[in-house]
Amino acid sequence: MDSFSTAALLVAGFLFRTSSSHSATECYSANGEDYRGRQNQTSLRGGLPCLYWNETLQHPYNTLKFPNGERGLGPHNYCRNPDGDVGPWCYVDDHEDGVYWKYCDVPTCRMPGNLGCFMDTGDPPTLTGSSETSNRLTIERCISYCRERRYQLAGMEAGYACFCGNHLDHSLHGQSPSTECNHVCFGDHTQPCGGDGRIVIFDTRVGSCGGNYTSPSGVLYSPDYPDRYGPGRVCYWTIQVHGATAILFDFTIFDVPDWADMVELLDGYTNQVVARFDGGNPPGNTVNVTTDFAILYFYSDRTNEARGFAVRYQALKSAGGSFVGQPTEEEPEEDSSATDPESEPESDLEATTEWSNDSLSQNSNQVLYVITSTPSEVDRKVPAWTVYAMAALLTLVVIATVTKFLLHVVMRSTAYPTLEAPDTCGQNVASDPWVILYRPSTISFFKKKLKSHQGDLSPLVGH
Ligand SMILES: [Ca+2]
Repeated sequence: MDSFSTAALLVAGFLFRTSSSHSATECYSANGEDYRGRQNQTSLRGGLPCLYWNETLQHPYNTLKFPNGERGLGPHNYCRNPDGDVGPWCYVDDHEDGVYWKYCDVPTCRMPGNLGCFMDTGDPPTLTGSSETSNRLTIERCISYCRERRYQLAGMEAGYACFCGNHLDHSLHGQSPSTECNHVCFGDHTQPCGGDGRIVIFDTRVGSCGGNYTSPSGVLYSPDYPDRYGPGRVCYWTIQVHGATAILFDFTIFDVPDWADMVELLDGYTNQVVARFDGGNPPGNTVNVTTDFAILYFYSDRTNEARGFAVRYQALKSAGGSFVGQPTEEEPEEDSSATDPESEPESDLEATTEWSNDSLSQNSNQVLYVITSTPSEVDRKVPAWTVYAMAALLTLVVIATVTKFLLHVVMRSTAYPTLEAPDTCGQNVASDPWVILYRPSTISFFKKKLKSHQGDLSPLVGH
């Protein structure tokens, strides 16, 4: 009786906590399409105010087209990602330069395992391990490339470059606003893959098939996440938190529509199935495994792959209702600060997530607690001399391009990176000079315009 009521109290307490701690400002997707927070300007400091979605009828995304709250739109002006772009954005007042929408830098919206956007001058490189380039690069492809080489970190840059490493020197490579890592991945234009001189860095455990977790809380993703999980996957993860009385699981993303694919939670000691989910039986509430050792199992058959799942776990420790590793997410939401440009963004950043697991915890914490430098105001006024300088630069670039191309043809140079990727990453297509010289930001810029007509027609981006 006592133990039963204690357990009931614990679960009730956890549900209460999770319902408040699993805040709408957190993101578990790579591009923040699940962001439902209240930031209503493009940056917390010096950002542009967002327009209300019910007042943007001249644009493709508005409440007339999505009247029932679809994709998070409504009679508000919060940043959203309704079109599967690489991050939350919003419409802004038209500018002379034709800009009518902008990405939002939302510090709280970063999926666990995404350590942030960092500068990369290349001298020295931010991540110094193996690297490859590919015009089919995706986040998962790069992570998998680095994971197979036993690196802890994987970084994507400029949409087509992948770098691996184990250490991140913050004194050399400062963190940048997320909006500076807004280039599309060439292999999946809904994913962000860094920027010009900007590298987005991930923990290589994201999307792995299995792993061992011992920290009091964390997030596990389906294999190959954020890509679709592959066919014929059989994966086990162990979650063992010594001293815990229960481990509670909360599915924040569950896209497993196939009834033949399934996710199971098992008692780690008895191998008893505590809960089983599939396409016909998606998870509803928090799942409680009343032991300190749980196993997560995933199986997919040969057909009908999908996006997969993200599951948050939290270990429960004492009968007093206190939690192991108290989450910090329930800091004040950013709505108050979002409307106040002068407020400090640090608290929001600290509230991002506690992605702290074993060997990477120190590194991750360092990354998470760096204060994001706020973007300065840009492209407001362009002096006349800049036009001449740009023209000269353009000419030089054209000359350099032609020269490089001719050299390439004549010498059949081996200077371009070669791919030695294993079969999962084996598309040897990056040696064409135009891939290197093409600026993916151009794709990103025109993407939303094209969307309003007939979709993304960029020949460079995979469909
Ligand atoms: Ca399947």
